[in-house]
Amino acid sequence: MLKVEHIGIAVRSLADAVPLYEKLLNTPCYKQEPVQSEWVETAFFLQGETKIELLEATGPDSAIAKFIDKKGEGIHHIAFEVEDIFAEMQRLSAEGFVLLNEQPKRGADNKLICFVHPKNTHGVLIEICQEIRS
Ligand code: CMX
Repeated sequence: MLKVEHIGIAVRSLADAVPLYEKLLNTPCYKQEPVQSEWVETAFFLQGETKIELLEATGPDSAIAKFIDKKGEGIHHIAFEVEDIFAEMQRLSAEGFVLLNEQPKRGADNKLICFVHPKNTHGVLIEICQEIRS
């Protein structure tokens, strides 16, 4: 794993959370983007080398809606950048981690992504991600 690429924060409303994080971080949101397959709308901030991703649910079946119903707003996942997502998924599987998707999925911000079940990682949802190189 190369570095923490972003921290995902579940929010009820991007309309409320984006201006607040702009004030908090003293930097503008650089991208807002839907991920229709995940039923989320995302908003990104860059702070040094690390990104913050705010996530709002766009449907009741969204993982973000379920998370907020159960736990309230807050840190939803930590994403690590990897060089080769296929190799890293194979390695994690062989180490006994439960991957939440069999193939990498297309995520926000030009990434291939895969999630690791939080039950295996002491309660933290981990994402691995790789930049899509065209
Ligand atoms: N962090 C830590 N624990 C979490 C969690 C999270 N983000 N989301 C759920 N959990 C916990 C639940 O509270 C539950 O704990 P208990 O058994 O102690 O109650 C446990 O994980 C299993 O939950 P579940 O009810 O069986 O399953 P859910 O339907 O809540 O699904 C999860 C949980 C992680 C499998 C599902 O949310 C998932 O597949 N996530 C990956 C995809 C995703 O999160 N997409 C949104 C972001 C997309 C993006 O970044 O673009």
